[in-house]
Amino acid sequence: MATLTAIAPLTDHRSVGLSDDDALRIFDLMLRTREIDERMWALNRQGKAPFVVPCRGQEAAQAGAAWALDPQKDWLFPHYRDLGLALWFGFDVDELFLMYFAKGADIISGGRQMTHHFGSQARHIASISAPLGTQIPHAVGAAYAMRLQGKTDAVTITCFGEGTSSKGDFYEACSLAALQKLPVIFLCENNGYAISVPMAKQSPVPNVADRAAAFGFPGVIVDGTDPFATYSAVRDARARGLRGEGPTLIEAKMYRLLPHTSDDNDMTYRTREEVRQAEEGEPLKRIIEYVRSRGLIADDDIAARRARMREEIAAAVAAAQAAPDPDPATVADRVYASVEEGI
Ligand SMILES: Cc1ncc(C[n+]2csc(CCOP(=O)(O)OP(=O)(O)O)c2C)c(N)n1
Ligand SMILES: [Mg+2]
Repeated sequence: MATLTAIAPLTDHRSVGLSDDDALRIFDLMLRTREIDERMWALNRQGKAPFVVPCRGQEAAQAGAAWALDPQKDWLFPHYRDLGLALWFGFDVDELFLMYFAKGADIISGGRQMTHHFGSQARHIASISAPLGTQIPHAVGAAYAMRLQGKTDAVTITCFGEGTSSKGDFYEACSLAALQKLPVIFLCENNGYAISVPMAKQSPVPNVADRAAAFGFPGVIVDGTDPFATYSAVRDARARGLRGEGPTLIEAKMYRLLPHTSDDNDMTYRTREEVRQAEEGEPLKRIIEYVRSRGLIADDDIAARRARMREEIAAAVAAAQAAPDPDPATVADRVYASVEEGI
């Protein structure tokens, strides 16, 4: 499993150039991510949502990275666990629950794509597919296309797990991005496990970031439970990309607090005690402690924010449950090109 710097205090947000308002908004994004994720998990356990890929434990890295990106300009090539980044790039809670329930009005694919495979051209999120790692070379190709189009104010970011970094797609993508000095950020969300396989059983080196040296670009390790540390690393990587200096690999170390998916039983390969220990330093607990102890927010305000989010989520769940399923007559739409459209 990943080495965690669990209980250590968070990086001072002002030391990385963030205002108090920024810090609170990052906290808000983390809280929103957690609330949606928890609701989804609960709906699955009630038999109401078929398949859930939780992101509990990964909210800090996602919110910190989000804050360094410009969703109007940059493009995201996500991992299926990137709920926080999907929110930052513009998914709203109603759209997310239409996706989770595979309803006809789901903006990603009208209920055809597997859940959590975020994608929306309007929101600068490229669609992903179930084979792991295919998004990594896509992000490099898109950065190359941006260069050919003369765009110099945007980067692509691609996220993936540490397990996925063992795939050939990762190496090919790193090689081309380095050679062409493309503005790509490779963000590895190292949550310790690839389903049941811990990092130590599938990587000969202890850190994914170590692999960047083979391609001649920086590999940076950050505490992925610290949003401000992750923000700082992603901001620097973005600036480097925009300066034409090429890609950066960031490995954010964290811990996957829930099973791999709602279909996984994690107690077959790890212990409750291991999970309990990781929970002590989990990101939401840390940020709540931080914003309270810095006097950025009062306890009442935290409770009020949470209550408002829960109301919003409950309304989105009710609306999505009541929304129509995809019309069977449209089953082939967005799957096959029609003869009239041509192939
Ligand atoms: C090419 C390919 N091989 C195997 C799988 C099955 N699979 C789905 S998720 C997963 C684990 C991925 O682990 P990691 O990259 O660490 O991401 P995490 O799920 O931990 O976020 C595997 C092996 C797949 N989807 N695609
Ligand atoms: Mg993993």
